[in-house]
Amino acid sequence: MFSDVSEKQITGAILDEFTESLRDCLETDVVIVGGGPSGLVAGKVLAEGGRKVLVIEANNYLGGGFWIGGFLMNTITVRDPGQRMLDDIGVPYREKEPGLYVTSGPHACSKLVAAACDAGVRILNMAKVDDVVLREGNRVGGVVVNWTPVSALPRAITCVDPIALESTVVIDATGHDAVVARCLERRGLMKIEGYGAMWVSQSEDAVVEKTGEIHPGLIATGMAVSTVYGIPRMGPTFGAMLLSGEKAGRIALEATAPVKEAVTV
Ligand code: 48F
Repeated sequence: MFSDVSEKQITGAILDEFTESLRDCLETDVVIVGGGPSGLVAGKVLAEGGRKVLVIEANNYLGGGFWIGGFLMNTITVRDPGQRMLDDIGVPYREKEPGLYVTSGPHACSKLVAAACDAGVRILNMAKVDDVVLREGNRVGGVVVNWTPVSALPRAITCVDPIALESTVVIDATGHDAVVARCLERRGLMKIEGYGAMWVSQSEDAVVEKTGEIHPGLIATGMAVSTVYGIPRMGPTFGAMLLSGEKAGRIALEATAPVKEAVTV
């Protein structure tokens, strides 16, 4: 027999838990917008480093494009040295060509989602970031967010105001759309090049190299980096997404390091 729990108790449990966890995220060290491979790796690095980090994901599921390799085929490819991150999350892979590794999208993606959650990343899914909070000197100080289904509503119904969450740093991990960077572009605060044509051998190194702060308080990772800087796209190979996420996480770790207290002798 299942335990004797009523409908109102179940509803109350959901309401209490959800409200408490959202309240706990009103102010975080880092908000990561987008739960694809780059955002999840960044989140894992930050949570392992002891930061309070929230991933906001528009879909109900995390993982972005990492479930599927390309052309709806669920084999993921990773070029050397990206396989290091597969080792890190414990995913088996095979060397298909010298320096080119293959793994299962569902296996790699579910392991990465679990690794981020195990590390302590907080998750707000079915929520879409549609603007940023700006502070003195136009420094990004948080995000403006609404339920994903709200953004699909016809405007005729009514205006549903969003809410805002504050953070020391925001990471744009929204992939090709570079949604957060576009919020700044709309205000004339940034120029966005749009990602270039496909050229794998150029793209992956460039994405990792350019991963970093693109505006005070805003770091870009993954395909958002390509979009911001006009770097060639790399198509269905994921090593740069994983290593870019790792680099973004480390940069954000440094940016949110607690100020060391002066030692008095
Ligand atoms: O697209 P996505 O997987 O981005 P990524 O981490 O990796 C790119 C690769 O998957 C692949 C590639 C290279 O191998 O070309 O495409 O750069 O994940 C982006 C995530 O952001 C979410 C979106 O649903 C997806 O899960 N997202 C996009 N816009 C928003 C958002 C938004 N406004 N608010 C919240 N989440």
